Amino acid sequence: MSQAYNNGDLVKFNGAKFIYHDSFYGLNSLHGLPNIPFEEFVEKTFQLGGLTVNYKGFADAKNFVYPYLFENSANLANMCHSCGHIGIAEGLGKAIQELQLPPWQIALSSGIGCGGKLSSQYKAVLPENYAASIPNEGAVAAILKDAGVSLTTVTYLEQLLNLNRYHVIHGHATSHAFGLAMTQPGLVNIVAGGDGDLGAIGLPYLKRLIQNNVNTLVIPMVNEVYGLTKGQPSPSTAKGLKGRAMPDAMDIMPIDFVLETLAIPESTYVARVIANNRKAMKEHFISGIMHNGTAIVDVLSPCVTWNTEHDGKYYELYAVDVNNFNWDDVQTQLKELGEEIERFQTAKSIQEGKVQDSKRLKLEVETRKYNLFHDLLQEERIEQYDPTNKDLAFKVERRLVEAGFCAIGLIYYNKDSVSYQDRKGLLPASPIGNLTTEQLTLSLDNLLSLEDIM
Ligand SMILES: Cc1ncc(C[n+]2csc(CCOP(=O)(O)OP(=O)(O)O)c2C)c(N)n1
Ligand code: SF4
Ligand SMILES: [Mg+2]
Repeated sequence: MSQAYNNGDLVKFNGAKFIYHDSFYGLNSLHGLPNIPFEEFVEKTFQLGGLTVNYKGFADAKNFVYPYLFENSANLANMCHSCGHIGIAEGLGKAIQELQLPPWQIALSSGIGCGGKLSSQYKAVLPENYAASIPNEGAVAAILKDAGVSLTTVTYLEQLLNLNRYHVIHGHATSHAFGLAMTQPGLVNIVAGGDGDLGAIGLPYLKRLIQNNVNTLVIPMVNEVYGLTKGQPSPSTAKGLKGRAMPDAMDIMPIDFVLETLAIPESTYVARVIANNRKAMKEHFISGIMHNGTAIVDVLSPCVTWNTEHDGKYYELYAVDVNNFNWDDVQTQLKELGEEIERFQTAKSIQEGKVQDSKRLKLEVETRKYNLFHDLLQEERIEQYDPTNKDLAFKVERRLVEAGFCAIGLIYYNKDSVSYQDRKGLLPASPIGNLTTEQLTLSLDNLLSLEDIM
């Protein structure tokens, strides 16, 4: 396979930046991984709310290192069956695979909570006979032995082949990601956490990350409860919601990650999806990774155990897809809805007492939605939603939240965003393959010297 890069070249690839060196990426690398087939990649593209997302990947469905990865992440899950968070784990896995990002270029930090378990959801699994096919198997084994590491080569490589995953203390995954951005600025930085984790104890650190526009995809996993600690209200709990373990219904408005993000002058990207929609999640995660700055992709992720009121269907009903909403003809929509309600109310089955509650509710909710937009369009004198207009995005989301709705889709982006890393001129550090064995090994001497300073 011909080499697309020379040693020392700066490679910019699908949101990651690294220095190419064939001791790590090449065919004779220590671990014998396949070389990254840059020359086989083609330009790929899709549209998201008016934004064109460009990246590189295989034309067909094949994968580069990932056949060994993510062995059925849903089975690893340690979460309740049908929890929205499992869908998020799958959606993120699919986005990473589609981008063909080498796993060692990815850093996934998550906090504490059911959502915080996201960093445990990926597992690299090598074929049984893999060690025998590694050109330098003997050398790897010798290094491990010298270092006193009692891992088999396969286990060692499984760890190397997994994502860099960090299960960080409650609320601080964003601070951790900020540190990573400073020390390893070329990594693809991903943070995931529950709405309690990122929206209560972690909110100030999240805001600081956004303010600095640190190149990170942040995924708040919003289920409106503290799932792991058995159903207490979270900062995102909707006004009026009373979960199974709550003594009273919530009587204040929720903290809303979209509003929080839009309120920060330096924010550059915010989107929202529903965990049931796997295709949308994958696309939003890809777009968030490709964005050069902090991208917040809020996911409405039903907790099927503690918040049974707000399930996937509820979110679908009360969410407004701002990119695909029929903004042109709100009047006509309202007229048609009115006619449909009238037809529905005079229908024979209804008169006979067979009330179809879900149909009635849907029509009523749709009418409320269109009434709200009717007023908003007139007040703001706008004709279309524009995801590059931050003030408009804020007004729309605020009005929606006050009325018990919320926006989904690509809500706001700044296409000229400059990340913290670029602003500070930070370049990627040397790849691990360039480091000496001594640099890679935490020796007994090093450990003892740590004792002196602790
Ligand atoms: C410093 C600290 N405070 C409190 C806790 C207890 N705690 C563990 S998880 C959690 C909140 C979980 O809710 P959320 O972040 O919304 O995640 P979910 O489980 O809903 O996905 C709390 C308060 C903790 N682990 N550490
Ligand atoms: S308690 Fe809720 S959030 Fe936690 S795993 Fe179960 S369904 Fe998911
Ligand atoms: Mg939660």
